[in-house]
Amino acid sequence: MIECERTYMDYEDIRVPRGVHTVESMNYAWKEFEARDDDVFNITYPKSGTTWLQEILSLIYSNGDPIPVKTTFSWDRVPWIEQHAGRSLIENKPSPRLITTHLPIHLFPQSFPKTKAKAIYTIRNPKDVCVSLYYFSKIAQFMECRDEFQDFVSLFLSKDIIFGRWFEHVKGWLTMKDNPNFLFLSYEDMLKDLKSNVIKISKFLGKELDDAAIDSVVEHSTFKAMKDNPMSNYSVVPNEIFNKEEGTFHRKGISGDHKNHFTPAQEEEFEKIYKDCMKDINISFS
Ligand code: PPS
Repeated sequence: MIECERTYMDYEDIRVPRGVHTVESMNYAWKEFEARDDDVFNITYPKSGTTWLQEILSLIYSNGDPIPVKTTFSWDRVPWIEQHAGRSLIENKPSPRLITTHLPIHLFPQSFPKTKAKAIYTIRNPKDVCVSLYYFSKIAQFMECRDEFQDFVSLFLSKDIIFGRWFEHVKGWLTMKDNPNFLFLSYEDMLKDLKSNVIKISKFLGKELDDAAIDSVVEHSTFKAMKDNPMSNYSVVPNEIFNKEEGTFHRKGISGDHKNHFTPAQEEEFEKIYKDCMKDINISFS
């Protein structure tokens, strides 16, 4: 039995872990941040491939040179704009700035649409997101957790889950699907063919890399490479924040793990809610 303290903060209509996020940091992200034309945003619902994109973007912008990903923490290379450390990290970064966010579209930087900045949104099967978040909530001491997965599903489906429900997050961001400054990726597709996704991302960003550089990006952003990279695997974070006795950040890195966790009744309930919430949306998960 883990002792978990509820340390959340409500900002507008969403819930975020307190401490890492403050009213000031959320205000900065939404209202004060000034986007630049060459900013690149890595946008995700939690547990959908955030860290993976942080690594890929870092490697693309170093032309495949692995030194930055081997020497600088992922959260410093591609910081979260909504976190309390975000402002100083981002303001002190030379352009082009690589920036991460879990924000829903209505709390995204208001200055973004006035620029040519680009954004990549990565989507993952929500049932696998739920499984991944369940295990993460055991490790991350700032997260509300549940002992039993069956109980966590109810939390995941409620508005009390961090950054709001998956359905609204994804639906909100998908309204940008025809915007040329947006690229939509799927975690499952990246698992199937990382190289072609790296090429797609590079082209979208106008960063034409040669074959050797592309191969290097792929080599250093595989699950194994990242799990073994202390700059990206959160192994240095103290146990008071990430309790490593409960597991590792890089857990399985697969698709379909929900099949090992959902009961048939839960699966049915989830599918019903999915169909209802996503009825006008045409996406599928392999
Ligand atoms: S967070 O906390 O929101 O930043 O988490 P996030 O990085 O979005 O998601 C963590 C899950 O992504 C998996 N992961 C990867 N999968 C495949 N390849 C690579 N390179 C990779 N890097 C991270 C990680 O293992 C988490 O998924 P689960 O299912 O828990 O293993």
